[in-house]
Amino acid sequence: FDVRHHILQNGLTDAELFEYIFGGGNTLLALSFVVNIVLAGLTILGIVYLGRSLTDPRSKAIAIALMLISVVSISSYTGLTSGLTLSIIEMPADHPAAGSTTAGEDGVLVMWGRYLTWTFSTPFILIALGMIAGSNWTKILTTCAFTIAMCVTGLAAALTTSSLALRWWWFVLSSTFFLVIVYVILVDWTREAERTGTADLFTTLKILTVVGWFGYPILWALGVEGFALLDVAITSWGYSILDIITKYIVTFVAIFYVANEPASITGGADYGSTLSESS
Ligand code: RET
Repeated sequence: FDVRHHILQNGLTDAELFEYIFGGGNTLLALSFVVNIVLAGLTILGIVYLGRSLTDPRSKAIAIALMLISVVSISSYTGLTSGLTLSIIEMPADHPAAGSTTAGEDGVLVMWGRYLTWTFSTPFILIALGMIAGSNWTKILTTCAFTIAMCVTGLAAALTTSSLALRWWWFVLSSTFFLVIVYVILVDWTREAERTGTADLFTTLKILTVVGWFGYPILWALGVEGFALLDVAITSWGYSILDIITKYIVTFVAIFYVANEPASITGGADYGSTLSESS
């Protein structure tokens, strides 16, 4: 499987894509990337500041997981901004965006770097959420494995050009993996958060996460990869706004709470042992 053949099939270099995005006329798209570089940077600084005097091991681990979400994000958006993780890809003949041209090339602009980097950012969101709920590593790592599977199959959905049916089959696979994660959050972690005394924080994070995460497959279906009802700049802003909710807002809600180190969080000094006991 030659990934490079798929993503570089149009032959435009990163420099040519950068020129297309930032050379004028695509300001809206350019801003959807740059805004997130700024916000990810500010979030990292915010965590450093708010977490500076944490002492409890669980609180520190949660702060690190939260920071890594934005570390991945700032790198991800740098990849998109530079043109490195963008490509112009020709859709299958029966796809609604078939026959489009972008920057003088046949195809549509695919922001495949997004799907790639979600593979690395979403596990840290789930590690932070799972630790806040007081869950065990089996469940935390299960959600991490399924989110990686979800993102990689989402990447495959975006890059498959052989058949429209197979694009949507990848989408179905990815959505199935997504539902496993939703189940663990809504059922297991909700129960565990009640037992470990973090239900108030967890409920807020759960709503932001579950509602926010459902936005991604909906946007994929409406955007240029799916039914092509939304243009690329609008789709990109959609993902950027969802990222603001699911990453930076979730991070600040969690870190403000953790930084106050209420008893329910500082109970984590023995986190290692309670982890293996809880079911
Ligand atoms: C795709 C398309 C295929 C079906 C599904 C998807 C779900 C994506 C999700 C992404 C979440 C990303 C986050 C990123 C923050 O860094 C791949 C769009 C189900 C849920 C939270």
